Amino acid sequence: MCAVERTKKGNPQMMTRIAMVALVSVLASPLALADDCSDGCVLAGDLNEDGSVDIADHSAMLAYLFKGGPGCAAAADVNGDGSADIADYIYLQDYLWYGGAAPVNGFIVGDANNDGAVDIADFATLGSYLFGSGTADICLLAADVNEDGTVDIADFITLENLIFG
Ligand SMILES: [Ca+2]
Ligand SMILES: [Ca+2]
Ligand SMILES: [Ca+2]
Repeated sequence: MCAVERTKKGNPQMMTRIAMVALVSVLASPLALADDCSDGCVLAGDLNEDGSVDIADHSAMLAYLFKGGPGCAAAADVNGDGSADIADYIYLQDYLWYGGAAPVNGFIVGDANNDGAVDIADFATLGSYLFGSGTADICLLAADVNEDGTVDIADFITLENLIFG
């Protein structure tokens, strides 16, 4: 019979994690959302603003929380509770390494004009961007309605279906 041997030290990975969280909890303090990204049109978790959320952003999150930047509070607020703090650091860590929930974006998909609602005004904004001068004040992340990484006519059609049914 093969008995399962238990280690007296517990899970080393978990112990390291707890120690890290304890250390950071002591050092970090909440930061208000009051920088140039406060409109929320930013990819949550993408602290280094390279278009993806990965391990480099985890390092950038630490730099943001302890040194005040570079970065953006709306990008750092990955749990979407309105402030950038240690809870976001833990949330991002859970997402990157432990299969936790994805960062919560501040913008609404389809809300191209970033006014908090998805309606005909967004259809007009996206239309103006795609077919007009191209200089419309638009939140491209929100305008990527089909979430394929580009803003084009496919998003226009998807948004049309979303708004008009
Ligand atoms: Ca990034
Ligand atoms: Ca937060
Ligand atoms: Ca809108």
